[in-house]
Amino acid sequence: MPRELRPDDEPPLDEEFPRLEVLSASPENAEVASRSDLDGLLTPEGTHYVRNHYPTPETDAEEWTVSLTGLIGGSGETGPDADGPTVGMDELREDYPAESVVHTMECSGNGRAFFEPDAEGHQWTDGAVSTAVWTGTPVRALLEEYDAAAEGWVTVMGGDAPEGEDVFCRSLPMEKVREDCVLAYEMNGHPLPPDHGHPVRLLVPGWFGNNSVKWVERLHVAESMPTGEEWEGYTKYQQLEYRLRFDDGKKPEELDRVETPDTYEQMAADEPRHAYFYDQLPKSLITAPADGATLRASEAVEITGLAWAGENRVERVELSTDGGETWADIDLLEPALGRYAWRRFRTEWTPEAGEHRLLARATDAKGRVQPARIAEPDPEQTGIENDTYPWNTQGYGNNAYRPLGTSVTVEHDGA
Ligand SMILES: Nc1nc2c(c(=O)[nH]1)N[C@H]1C(S)=C(S)[C@@H](COP(=O)(O)O)O[C@H]1N2
Ligand SMILES: [Mo]
Repeated sequence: MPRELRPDDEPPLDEEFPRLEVLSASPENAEVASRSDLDGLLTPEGTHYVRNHYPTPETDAEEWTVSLTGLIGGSGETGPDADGPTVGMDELREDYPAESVVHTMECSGNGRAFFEPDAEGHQWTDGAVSTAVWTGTPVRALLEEYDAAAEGWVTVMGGDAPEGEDVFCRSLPMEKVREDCVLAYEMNGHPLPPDHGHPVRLLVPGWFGNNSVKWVERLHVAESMPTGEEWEGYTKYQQLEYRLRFDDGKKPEELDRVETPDTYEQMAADEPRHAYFYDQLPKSLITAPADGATLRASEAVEITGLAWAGENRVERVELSTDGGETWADIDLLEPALGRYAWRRFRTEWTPEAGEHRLLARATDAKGRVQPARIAEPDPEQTGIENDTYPWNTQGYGNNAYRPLGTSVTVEHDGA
């Protein structure tokens, strides 16, 4: 794939991040190249996947401010030009408590490469998922201090869009924002790196990465999500992107009502409304042995992996060593890193000679199981049905387990 060059004074992305597979150099998009790099539970900053719509902006923490607009301190100004108080980085760091959360963040485009026919966008395979400790100011504390409305929506805007481009902007229900969202200024105990949102990003624990707005410039509080002409330039990433869309002739702006942030429930609704990608779906990855590995018959090897399910706890992982004919429960380690981090699974396996296809399948606390494969394009199928994941035009949310399997060759003893 041809790679665009970064500015002369910056190293090429693949030199800066040798652990990542670069999908595009500018804007910076890169996924974790090897699953074995994820196995340590926490992903170092230089190994965490990067997903940008615009080139990483140059920022200065000393000058940076976050403004609070909309239903703040009794103000009723609600349009895009609404003004409000601004908060600097010193205030954020020093005047509020700090909270840390370990979050497994997956891009909703992860697994797009497996859609057939192809879905539009970067062809992420399995490496747009990572886990880090994020530390910052609970958004709740800031909203309380500035007397924000208790209910409604918080729309969070990024500062990366070049002049004339749509603002990267996401709308989140107040309940979630007040429960556990953080304005993070540290990643794994270090100041945020430029590509991950320096100096401050939103972190939405358990939800797809697209909700965790980087380079946060403004929080806007309102009764509903900003939509319509008044908000032109702010609605693209909420209403057109990051939704489960089909060629069904419906206009997304006619469907801008959301009853629940539970992505799975939205997909399963009787009246499908182009689900918004909020809470993550159950998914798992085998991290060892590596795909294509050669093993020896009768020698025990460890099979290890990771499973996550957004806000829901992973309750069960099953493993198949024969391409899905038979399954067995596999030991799941305790969630050492809290409710939003993936859990490890592992078992010993003594294989027989031959070709083996290893598959893992996770089930969450709500009984939701990973489907086997992606369905054929069918606008009638808007949810996970018949063990298949719905094909969708932008290729979001794929949590099917079959494409993620690992193939190994086991050689005879003494071969
Ligand atoms: N301002 C802004 N925030 C953003 C994005 C972006 O392009 N601009 N990309 C989003 C998407 S789609 C994902 S998956 C995550 C990726 O976060 P990371 O690059 O730190 O892994 O950031 C989100 N926040
Ligand atoms: Mo994403």
